[in-house]
Amino acid sequence: MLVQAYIGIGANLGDARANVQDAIARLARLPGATLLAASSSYRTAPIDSSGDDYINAVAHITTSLPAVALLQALHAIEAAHGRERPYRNAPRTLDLDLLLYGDEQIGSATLTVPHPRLTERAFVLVPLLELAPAIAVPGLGPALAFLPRVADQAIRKL
Ligand code: PH2
Ligand code: MG
Ligand code: MG
Repeated sequence: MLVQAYIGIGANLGDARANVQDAIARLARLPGATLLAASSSYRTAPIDSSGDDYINAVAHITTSLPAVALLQALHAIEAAHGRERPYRNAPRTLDLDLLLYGDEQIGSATLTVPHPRLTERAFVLVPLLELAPAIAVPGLGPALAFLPRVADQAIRKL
């Protein structure tokens, strides 16, 4: 069965723009997944985080991978970029978050889908809506309705 999924991509350490582009290229090569589209890259101010501005984007894939296997594949791509986790929300070379996995709602010890802060963050909402203006977030409704609430968050399309 093929599931449509959306991946949030973020980086604010090293060559963040290149890291985001490489993550998209790696998603395109991922066994069991097909890259359908990638959003523009955006420069965004850190939210509950520190360091340089982030580069953020969102990728749209279809995949035959179960959600947990997809998450493991995302972690492997992060690891290939030397991702370290010294503390929560530390600056990072690459962060890949599973935002949406079909219309599923998943709450396990290791994975929460839809991503719990998806609707609170312009750096996710804006690129997601670029790809899918009419998308609904399972349990919450149209993503577009949340845009006004993040209007104060600094984000600039590159
Ligand atoms: N990711 C976080 C915390 N804060 N801020 C921005 N601008 N972009 C991010 O990707 C980001 C963040 C946790 O993953
Ligand atoms: Mg994240
Ligand atoms: Mg993450």
